[in-house]
Amino acid sequence: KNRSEASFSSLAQQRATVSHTNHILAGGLKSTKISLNAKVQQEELNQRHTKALSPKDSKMHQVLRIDQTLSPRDPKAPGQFGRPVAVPQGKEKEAERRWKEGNFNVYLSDLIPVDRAIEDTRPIGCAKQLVHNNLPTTSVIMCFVDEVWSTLLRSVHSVLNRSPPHLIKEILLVDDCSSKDYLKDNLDKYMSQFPKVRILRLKERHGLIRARLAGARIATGDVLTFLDSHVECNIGWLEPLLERVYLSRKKVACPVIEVINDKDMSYMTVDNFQRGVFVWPLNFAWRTIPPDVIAKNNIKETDVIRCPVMAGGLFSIDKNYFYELGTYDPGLDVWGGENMELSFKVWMCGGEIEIIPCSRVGHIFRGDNPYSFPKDRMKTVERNLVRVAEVWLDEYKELFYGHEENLIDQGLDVGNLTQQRELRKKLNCKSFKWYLENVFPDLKAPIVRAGGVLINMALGKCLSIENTTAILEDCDGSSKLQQFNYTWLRLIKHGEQCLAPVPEQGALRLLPCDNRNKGLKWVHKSASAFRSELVDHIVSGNYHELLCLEGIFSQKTLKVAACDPKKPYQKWKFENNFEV
Ligand code: LR7
Ligand code: MN
Repeated sequence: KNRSEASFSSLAQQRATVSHTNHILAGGLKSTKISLNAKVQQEELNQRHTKALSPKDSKMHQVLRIDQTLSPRDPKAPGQFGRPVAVPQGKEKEAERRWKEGNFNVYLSDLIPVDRAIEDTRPIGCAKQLVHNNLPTTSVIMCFVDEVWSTLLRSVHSVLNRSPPHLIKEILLVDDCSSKDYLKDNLDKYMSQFPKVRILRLKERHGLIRARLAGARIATGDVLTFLDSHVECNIGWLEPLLERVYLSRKKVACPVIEVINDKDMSYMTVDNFQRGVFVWPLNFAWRTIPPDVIAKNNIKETDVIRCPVMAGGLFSIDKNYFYELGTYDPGLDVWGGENMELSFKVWMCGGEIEIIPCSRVGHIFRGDNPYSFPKDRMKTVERNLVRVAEVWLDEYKELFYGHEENLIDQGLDVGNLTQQRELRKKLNCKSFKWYLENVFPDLKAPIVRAGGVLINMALGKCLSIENTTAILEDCDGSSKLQQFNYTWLRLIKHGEQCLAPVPEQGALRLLPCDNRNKGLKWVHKSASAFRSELVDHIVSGNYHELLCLEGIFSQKTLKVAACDPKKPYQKWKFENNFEV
């Protein structure tokens, strides 16, 4: 793809101004259609109108192209232009040995220039977009713990080389108590050639959340731009982010996160139209906007994408707004969950989260964290998520807990939540229900993950109700008696009644639903296929043998029996699977 920029006549420039304004209006409206209701759309439109009509708007320029891609310092160097690199013959052992220093190909990272060129992966049209002349300045904050030397340097160089200097107030490197010697004197010495780079050393390990907060406290720019310490900012990455924050200080702008391949260090682009979402129990995921939605709303590659959740590591936020929101919950430890917290907080308390397709930053995705956790990794993330759920999810927190037994009931100490709950009240934030309905309405399965008729795969018969007992019948999708929902709380619901095993008799019955009654919970092995439905049933306080729902051949009935993956009569499938 040739993405070289066309030269611009002043007439063309004028036209571009108009079309850009239109683009802002149209783009904003279009993307709101996907995720917001009419009222919010209207607010958005009004806001854009006021901005677009303000006199400031006549003072715009084309996104500055500040980089040396066309004439890199060393065009023949390995990895130049983001190309893949192979480990030289005879060096395989060394490369393998060094992998664990960063859980990616550290050997190759050291081989390629710290200021290599990468391909301009922006969609066509981005280079011609206009941004305001008087954009706010930013402090770039990069926290790191034991980051690989060449990777950290490449991250810093990419910011310095591809950002308009007048917009970078400073680059704050926050050393979260690294143990590596090269990150001490050597780093100070290296960075001393760049007056804008400041290094903040934390005396003890803060974890990335509190390390970011330590950086934010000393930042002097108008906007905070957080980045991971193993990134490469692409051409024109910064101005489109700051432009969004300038248009509305409550916009939190994220770049498209592209991929620096962990094995060959190539810079790879990603699919367009990706949104950040969560799936229960609060896991981050990317989801592509469905093609029919794109077509119907005529969404363009360059249009801003509103996201229910941000990935977490890379975003720009107005500094004062960040503080108004009460920053992150400082009670979050080390790693994880803070992206959920900030996303819910931003949306529920009046802000927006957007991905800006014209801003692109590569990130090394690694299989595992290359640093140690002060406490167990799983437990740390779990505890952080419980804090988020307890403060922000309202009645929906049951859905989060539905996957595990209630962690707080189990005595997990998540610390004090009073301040966070008071903050939410003080900010007058909306409910999680509002968030689901308005920001993430396409989460089809906030409560129900599968439903319709429940078919026994071997018998081709469906679960039905006769009086109050469960039976098997010929499938009939229109029969109310055959309608069941499988919820995230693991209940198989028929109206307000729930399917329950009677283990002593190997039979089944319907009982009033109760989220807390473990005897009503059904687990299935494979989340998507609805294969064997295992009953994780507790008898007199002890975990009993696993019991499975089983159809009985030649009889109009069913039972619970010891699970056996080989038994076809134990395989069930719901008509509809709503999981995103
Ligand atoms: O204790 C720590 N102290 C730190 O300073 C742990 C980490 N860190 C630093 C670390 O050196 C790195 O620069 O914090 C940064 C993020 O840590 P990573 O790179 O180990 O995180 P990640 O990329 O695996 O995870 C994503 O989710 C995290 C959840 O807490 C953070 O929000 C990361 O910033 C985030 N990364 C991204 O969003 C990039 C895209 C990944 C995706 C999807
Ligand atoms: Mn990372």
